[in-house]
Amino acid sequence: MGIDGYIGWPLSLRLLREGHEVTGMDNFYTRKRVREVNSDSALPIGSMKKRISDASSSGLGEIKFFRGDVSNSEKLHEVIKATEPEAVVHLAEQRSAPYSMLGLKQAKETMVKNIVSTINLVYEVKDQVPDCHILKLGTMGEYGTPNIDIPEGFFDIEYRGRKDHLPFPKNAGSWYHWTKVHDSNNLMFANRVWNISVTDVMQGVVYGTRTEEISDPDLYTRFDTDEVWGTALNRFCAQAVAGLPITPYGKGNQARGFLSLEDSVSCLALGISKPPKKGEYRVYNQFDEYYTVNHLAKTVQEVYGEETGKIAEIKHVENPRVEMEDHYYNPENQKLKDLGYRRKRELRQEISIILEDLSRYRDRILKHRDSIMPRTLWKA
Ligand code: USQ
Repeated sequence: MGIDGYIGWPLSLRLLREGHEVTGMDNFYTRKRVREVNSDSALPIGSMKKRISDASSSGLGEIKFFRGDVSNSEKLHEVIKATEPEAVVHLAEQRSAPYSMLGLKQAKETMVKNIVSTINLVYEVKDQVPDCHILKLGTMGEYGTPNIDIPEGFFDIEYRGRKDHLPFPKNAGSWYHWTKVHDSNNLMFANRVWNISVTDVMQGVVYGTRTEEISDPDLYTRFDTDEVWGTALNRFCAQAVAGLPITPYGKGNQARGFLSLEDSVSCLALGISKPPKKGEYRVYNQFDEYYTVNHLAKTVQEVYGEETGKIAEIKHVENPRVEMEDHYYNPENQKLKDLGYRRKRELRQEISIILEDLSRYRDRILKHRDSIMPRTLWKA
């Protein structure tokens, strides 16, 4: 679910290559919303029909596709009935924190689409395919930036002399991030009452243009650069390539977990091939390393300088968000490693690949340059 998206598309290619039968569902919501902010994917992507045909010609295999909105329960019912999946990867949510903060309309849309899509899926699995594994994309942003270490979902707590093993408190930083918290609560409850098997993935910010399957521009996934739909490191690379300033928000000391697209797809595919036990609700923290925004801006500047001999400017801009800019950050990420996950791509190597890919599409980035500087404010 969400096969047309930044992660959905390359994950489908990976699953095909691993020999799975892949059915995708999407309503092209992201394409539409990105056009509304006068932007477009910096890497060109074709229609779903063309993408499926290109995947097939490259020898990866055949993808079945249903156009539809997962928050429409009749449509989802039809798709689950037709496919009887062994696993569903739910990537079909509104994924932008700034979009959710634009106003009441966007906040409500994010709440309804995201929470309803997950509850629809839970009911379809319970009623039609009770052994199906739900692999759901949550976010590291569910935890916020607490002044203590962040475990993977649950922690041991002693309070007034009694002990328990409880869900770690969540403290998200946008309406979008809160929808993921609500989804996690709903999935935990669905697991408890109906024994549904769930992997709830707390994923960090993803960066990159390539996975092992994206060998050719025909197989590119989307790559957003605007202030609403683009994310930190990808935006910094696009800014460097376009000759625009790299924009750490505020002091730039805020830290987040990051991972490459290749590593994201590898982790999700691993979650499918090594499902939880029947009736288990498991939570992973899915990121390779945590970095401050400043570290990423400087690293892009260095790699860009080494490769082109040119200097990319770093310009701190007033932080449009309400977030801590100096804070403790120490999340765990052991569970995926225990399942066999090993990081494949190092940061500088990946930045170099992104810069090279984007340099061919500099004009596409510059065409939408007015959408790059931040203007979506958290403050009232
Ligand atoms: N930031 C900058 N400059 C920019 C853009 C962002 O300094 O030009 C900063 C933000 O202030 C924030 C950090 O970078 O502190 C991350 O922002 P982001 O826009 O890269 O990512 P975020 O809004 O947190 O959301 C993205 C995806 C979301 C996913 C989340 C993972 O859009 O779908 O869930 O990353 S996480 O951040 O771990 O929650």
